[in-house]
Amino acid sequence: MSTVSTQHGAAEPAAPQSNYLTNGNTIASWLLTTDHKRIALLYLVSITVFFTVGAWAASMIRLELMVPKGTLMENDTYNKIFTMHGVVMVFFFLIPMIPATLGNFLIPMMIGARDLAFPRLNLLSWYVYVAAGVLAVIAMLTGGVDTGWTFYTPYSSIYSNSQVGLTIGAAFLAGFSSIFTAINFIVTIHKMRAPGLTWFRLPLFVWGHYATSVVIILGTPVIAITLLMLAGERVLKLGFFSPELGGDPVLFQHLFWFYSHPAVYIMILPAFSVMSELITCFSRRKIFGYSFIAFSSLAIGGLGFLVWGHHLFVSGQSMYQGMVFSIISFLVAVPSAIKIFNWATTIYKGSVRFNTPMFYAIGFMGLFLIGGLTGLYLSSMATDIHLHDTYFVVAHFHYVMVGGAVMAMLGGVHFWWPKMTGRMYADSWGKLSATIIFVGFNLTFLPQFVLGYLGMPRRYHYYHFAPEFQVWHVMSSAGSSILAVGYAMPLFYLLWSLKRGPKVGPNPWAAKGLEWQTASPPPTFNFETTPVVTEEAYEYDPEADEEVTTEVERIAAGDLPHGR
Ligand code: HEM
Ligand SMILES: [Cu+2]
Repeated sequence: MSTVSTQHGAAEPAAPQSNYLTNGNTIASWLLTTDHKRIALLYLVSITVFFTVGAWAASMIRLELMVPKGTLMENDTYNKIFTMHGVVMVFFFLIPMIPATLGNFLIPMMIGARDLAFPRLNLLSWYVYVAAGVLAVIAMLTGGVDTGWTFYTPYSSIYSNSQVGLTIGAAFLAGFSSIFTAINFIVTIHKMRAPGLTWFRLPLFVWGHYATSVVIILGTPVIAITLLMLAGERVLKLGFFSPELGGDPVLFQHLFWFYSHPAVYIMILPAFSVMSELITCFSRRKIFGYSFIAFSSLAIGGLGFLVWGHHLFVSGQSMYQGMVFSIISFLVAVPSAIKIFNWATTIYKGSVRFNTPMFYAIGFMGLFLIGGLTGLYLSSMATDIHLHDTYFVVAHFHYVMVGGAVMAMLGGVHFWWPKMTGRMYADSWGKLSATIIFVGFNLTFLPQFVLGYLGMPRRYHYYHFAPEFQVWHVMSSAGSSILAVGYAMPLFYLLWSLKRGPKVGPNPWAAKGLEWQTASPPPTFNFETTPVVTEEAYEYDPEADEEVTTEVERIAAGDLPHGR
């Protein structure tokens, strides 16, 4: 891990005859693979498909809201469209987004292992995910669901005539997929680290996925049981939640949010872990406060289980209970701020290189900061009474989950793309797309804070009672088309790079970490020989690195021919 010499093409080891991409070209060799890297790519393709479905629904919502009394669709259709958007984006895109793709690809490589501990379980997890996704799509095509992705009772259990059963079945099944992945990660990280790779030498990416896996294993069974209870009430009239049947609707909200608040950390902790890798590599500096960042992931994972009641401030819970939830919600800000400060310090003391992944990383910091800070307004009971169920909440969680997590995902994809494919995309296109996404995102969601503050409720398909909201809705809809262009761009230049991008060696960014020590794309079992680790993570040498020209910079300067 101690050499920086890999940036010189001459020192590259001869590329191995076969790599994980060329090892078997048949469809069966992909669909029956147990190679974690191939499974990661299967996931990458499938989450992209689901993202496209969810994005289509989002654009329908934005079109409808361009005018105060929209005529694009019936109110009933509108309810089904926003539910479809939420279900697909949360359960089939955001939750698996980083762990199942980047996590799957990188964890074994980062710890010097040949594969995950249970390769077949990994493949099964992908099949379960796809089956669940297909079920959700069938539910949408055979009538749709109108409850919202939160499935609040008693509407979902007694009154709704839509495809609730099929949809919660799909969410239930998807839960098994994430549990399988989490078990695989935990066992692999415990058992399969290379010689010398102690816990405190692990990349922070691995720490973040470890904390995420623990949250998945503790939280997911709760939503599974909640959905089973909902099915029990809907089908067998068991009476858990509906007052008519002797149940309590608020019980559903407690159970739902006991999972779904931690679920937001299932989405954001992996994003944090990607950030730590990007910041340190592009600041050419050891990360500031390694163990604080590692432990703050565990702290966020733990505290995340104690704050669910902040979704119930207006549901009739006692004021004293609300105060406790409010205070604990504020406490989550502490470990989150620790991370932001440590990244900022790393950048401040580093010598920063502005390549595409760093553009995305900086975008993440800006957007996540707004998302996190607005969470504090919602965690204060007095302000939440005004803001609850308005567009302020919609803006808040989109800043966190889309502005934050998706930005980190794209940063990670751009960082590890040359490792996954052996080819480089055009850095200038990458920077352009990151910039367009940042601008489009803010234009879409900043107006929604204003809308919420002015009193626009979420989930309404019209607002003719307040036509003065229109200007903000139009800004938001305009922003969303810019955003759509930004998100579509990587699809094109990344696919282009597969054929025409310049080939790269093992370590085009001159980065640290075991994954950069093997060929790009890596051989089937990752390493020719098991690597031995002799130093801590991120041992960059800022002074020597001033001089280093990375392979990516030489490509950008035209030193290397394209399509070589
Ligand atoms: C760390 C990343 C975070 C994510 C991914 C996230 C995500 C979400 C989501 C998805 C919702 C809306 C759920 C819905 O009703 O559909 C929400 C609402 C809320 N968030 Fe966050 N959040 C994060 C951080 C925070 C923080 C740091 C706080 C407080 C310090 C916070 C406080 C709240 C509150 C109080 C609500 C409920 C608002 C209401 O319905 O009136 N969030 N968040
Ligand atoms: Cu919450």
